Amino acid sequence: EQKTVLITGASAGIGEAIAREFVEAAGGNIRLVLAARRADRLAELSRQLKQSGAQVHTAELDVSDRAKINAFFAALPPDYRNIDVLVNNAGKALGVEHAGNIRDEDVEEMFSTNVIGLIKMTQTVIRGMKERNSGDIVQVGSIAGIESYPGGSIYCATKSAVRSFTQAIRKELISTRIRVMEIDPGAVETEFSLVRFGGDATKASKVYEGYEPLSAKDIADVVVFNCSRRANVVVAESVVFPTAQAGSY
Ligand code: NJP
Repeated sequence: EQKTVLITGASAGIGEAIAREFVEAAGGNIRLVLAARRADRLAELSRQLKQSGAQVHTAELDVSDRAKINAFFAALPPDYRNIDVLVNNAGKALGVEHAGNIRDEDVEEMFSTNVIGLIKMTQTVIRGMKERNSGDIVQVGSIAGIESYPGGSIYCATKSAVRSFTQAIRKELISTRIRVMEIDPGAVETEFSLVRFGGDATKASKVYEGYEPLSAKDIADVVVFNCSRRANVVVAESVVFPTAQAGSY
């Protein structure tokens, strides 16, 4: 059976790896909706995935803007409207600062992207899933949502909000065949740190000093595995981090 998988933040890192992994696991028999702000990156990824047999729709989308989310869903081609799997992956941390020093605009950007955008995407997709009484929702949270750390107060707060929201909707959907899953990565080598430090590669490279981070594929493998369990099985929460990071979690 051919599934339609919608992934936010598919232009890089974990989102891109999840797209590749879904295509590989389905042997190309899959439809993907890939969304992010960088349309050029999505176009290149789409070109590659189509060579593996996938059908792909790409869309420029800034999830921090609810009006853009509405426009994005309204513009989905008919073949891509029944979303079987939603992966809410778009997200970011900005800066490592004590709470009093974090700029208002960074607080807003983290909450509007990591929380409000994720909520709006989930609300919209849930409606169709309820009508069809099936679907998988995968929230990309963080170990930061379970254990807060100094310098990450706002980011940690956004990810614990994701966790609370996700736990509640899992209970709300208990009598349906919609599965609600969350994956909470530890350190994964992507552009995440580069974004966090405003493009400063020297600061970003110091983040992983002392241990080997996961690859984006390590996370993608778990997401695709969880989604391919039989319908009666839900892997509700997967916490996945490098072995050497255990002390900080
Ligand atoms: O980061 P990165 P990751 N609207 O920077 C997109 C969580 N996580 O893959 O819009 C739409 O390589 C951006 O695309 P673009 C983390 O919190 C990570 O590591 O084109 N999309 C890009 O595709 C996040 O939720 C680590 O710039 C937006 C993607 O998001 C998820 O994993 C640890 C957007 C980010 O790719 C993926 O992060 C952890 C917007 N407004 C949790 N803003 C880690 N890497 O260590 C950004 O615990 N994107």
